[in-house]
Amino acid sequence: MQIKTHNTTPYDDQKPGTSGLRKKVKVFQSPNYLENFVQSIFNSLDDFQGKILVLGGDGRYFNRRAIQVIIKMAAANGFGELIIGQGGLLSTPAASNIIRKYQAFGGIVLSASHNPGGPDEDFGIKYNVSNGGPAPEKFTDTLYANTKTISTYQIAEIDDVDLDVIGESTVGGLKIRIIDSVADYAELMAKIFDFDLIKQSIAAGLITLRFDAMHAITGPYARQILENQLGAAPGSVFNAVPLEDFGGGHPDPNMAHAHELTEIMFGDNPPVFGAASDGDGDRNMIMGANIFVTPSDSLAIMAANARSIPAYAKGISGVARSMPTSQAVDRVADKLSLPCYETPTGWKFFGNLLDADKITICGEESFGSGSNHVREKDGLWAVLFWLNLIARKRQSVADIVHEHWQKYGRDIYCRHDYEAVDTEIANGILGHLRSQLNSLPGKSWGENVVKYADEFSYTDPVDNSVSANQGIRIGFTNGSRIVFRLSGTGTVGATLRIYLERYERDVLKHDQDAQVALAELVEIAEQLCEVKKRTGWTAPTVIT
Ligand code: G16
Repeated sequence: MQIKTHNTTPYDDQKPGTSGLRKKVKVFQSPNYLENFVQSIFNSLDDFQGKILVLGGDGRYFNRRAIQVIIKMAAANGFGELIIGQGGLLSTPAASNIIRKYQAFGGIVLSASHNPGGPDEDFGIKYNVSNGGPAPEKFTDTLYANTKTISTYQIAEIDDVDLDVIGESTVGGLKIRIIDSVADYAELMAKIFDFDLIKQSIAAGLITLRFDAMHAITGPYARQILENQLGAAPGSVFNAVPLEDFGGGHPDPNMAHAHELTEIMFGDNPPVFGAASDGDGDRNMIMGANIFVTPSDSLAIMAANARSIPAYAKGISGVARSMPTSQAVDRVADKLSLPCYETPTGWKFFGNLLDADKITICGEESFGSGSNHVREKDGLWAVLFWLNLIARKRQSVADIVHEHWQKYGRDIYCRHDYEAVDTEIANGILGHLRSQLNSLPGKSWGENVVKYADEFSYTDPVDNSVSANQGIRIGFTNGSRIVFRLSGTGTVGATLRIYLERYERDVLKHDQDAQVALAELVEIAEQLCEVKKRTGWTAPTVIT
């Protein structure tokens, strides 16, 4: 195997965001752009010679090309073995599982998650460490520093590898294993959930379901598990073939983008259960007949009912949520006397808590939830959790949600996104908010009296690392909150996210429409941040 060292010059825009580096495909196709980033990953690692690297992606445009480059670079840099999903496909949670199961040194996951795919759309790459989770900030900081000084990269002069045939081969000293993308993951799910019970409920007609794979990675996983193993009717899983451009859609499982599913669930004769997952299979949207479950409520309901699931029957050690996620899960933790952690946005912040067994279940408002079974959020896991719960409780999704609200109260919640805002305007909005923080406590709008106004900073309780500037929080004495932050996953301009939350104890008011219930907070948010005034826009681009 001949190894070549190429000279290169740094790019100045390779700073990883909330979850790895995400850019337009065209940017990744710039000379040496991908090679620079991959070499910088390897330059940030120690003692990986001869060890295992897992490789896979969500199948979007440029996935296959990038995998061939990474194989050659991994060979040149001295990895001993590559485990690659067939066709170059691995969902993000499946990749996390494989890293853990085969005790790999780490993994490279190729995805831009819920962002659109295709030659003119987005691509992404991130590094996961040996616990199966996204690399922590300390690593991504080193990686970014390396991207700014890189001067050479190594690549092996070998033929492209056939990604489509399962099996083992050796090139130079490098072992390459192409594995079934689904099998290990399906086996793990069967250990966590009561597949027999779910199967019986489906066979008895107690559960009917539709799952929208959005032409993305979960199609093969969902078909295998939901249809082949659990017996859901053929066709229950739709948009099931992963396409390089996701069929031209936006593989983001919310009611705006998974509109086909939404129409089914709010149409005539809806099934008992509906769900969707995103580009790389780590996000989920949960629905029942005529009901959408917010991710924050879903997390709280899962935490409250964890003992109904075989893997968590003995109880859970604690829970965590990202800061902008609603406080619904806090109420469950309080009642069950469980530790509850508030982390910055980004799954990587849950890793230490999970490793130290401080938490078992965690989740985010951004349609992500998961547990200690892997170190990524896991879309199908959440779907199976709900199916297991429905089968155990023999209740509809709506009844489960209403019963939960009755017991804990409802945290009425929604998020307004202003996408692709001019970066200068977005930074101006944040600056304007910052300048008001000291003067806000005590200020009131009707019953909403500001209790605190700050910029969230997190100290990791395991390694004491500090992550500052993680979003602006305005908390009111009645429990309401408004949170502002800029997204770390977009690829065009800046995306301002406004998170709105109001607590309602009164059962008679639980059925209110969230937009109506939150209208007052929306108005306060505008007065504080002036997004409409400063952009000239009249409404958010997406409401979830
Ligand atoms: C990623 C992260 C999540 C985060 C989400 C949104 O998800 O893994 O932890 O909540 O981005 O981040 P932001 O608000 O910064 O856009 P995914 O599914 O895109 O990998």
